[in-house]
Amino acid sequence: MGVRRSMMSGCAAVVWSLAAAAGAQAQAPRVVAMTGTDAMKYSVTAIEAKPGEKITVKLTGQGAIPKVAMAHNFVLLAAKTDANAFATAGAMSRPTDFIPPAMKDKVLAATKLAGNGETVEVTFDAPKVPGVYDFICTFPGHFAAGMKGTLTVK
Ligand SMILES: [Cu+2]
Repeated sequence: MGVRRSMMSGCAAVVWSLAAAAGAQAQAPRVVAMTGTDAMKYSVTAIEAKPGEKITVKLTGQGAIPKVAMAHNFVLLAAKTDANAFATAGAMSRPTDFIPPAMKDKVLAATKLAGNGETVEVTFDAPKVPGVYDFICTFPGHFAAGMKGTLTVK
C-alpha cells in the first residue's frame, strides 16, 4: 500500500512538472533583436504582435561614434501620440534619456540608451487594442532622420 501510494504521488509530480514547463514556455517573451546604427536607422522597422503578446526588444548599438554623440533607444508610444512633438520635447531631456517628463504617460515601453557595442532590452505586453503603434529613438535628431518603426497589433 505504501509503495503504491508513493508511485502514484511520483506520477502526479511528473504530470505537474510537465504542466509547469508548458506554462513557462507559453509565457516566455518573443525576442525581437535589432540594431541601431550610426546612420540613425533601426534594422527592424516593423513588428507584428498579437494583442497582449509578451515581447522582448533587444537593441544593440552598432557603429564607431562615441556614446555621448550617438546612442539609441527603443521607445514605444501610446496610440495617437504625436511622435514628432514627443521627440522634439525629449531632445531637451538628457537626464531622462531624452524622454520628456511631461509626456512620459505616453510611453508604453522604453529601453535605456545603447552606445556603440552596448545592448539594452525591455520586455512588455503588446497593447490589447489592435492598431498601429509608433516606436522611436529619442536621441536628439534621430527621429527626424527616420529612426522610427511601427508595432502593429492584430
Ligand atoms: Cu538613435
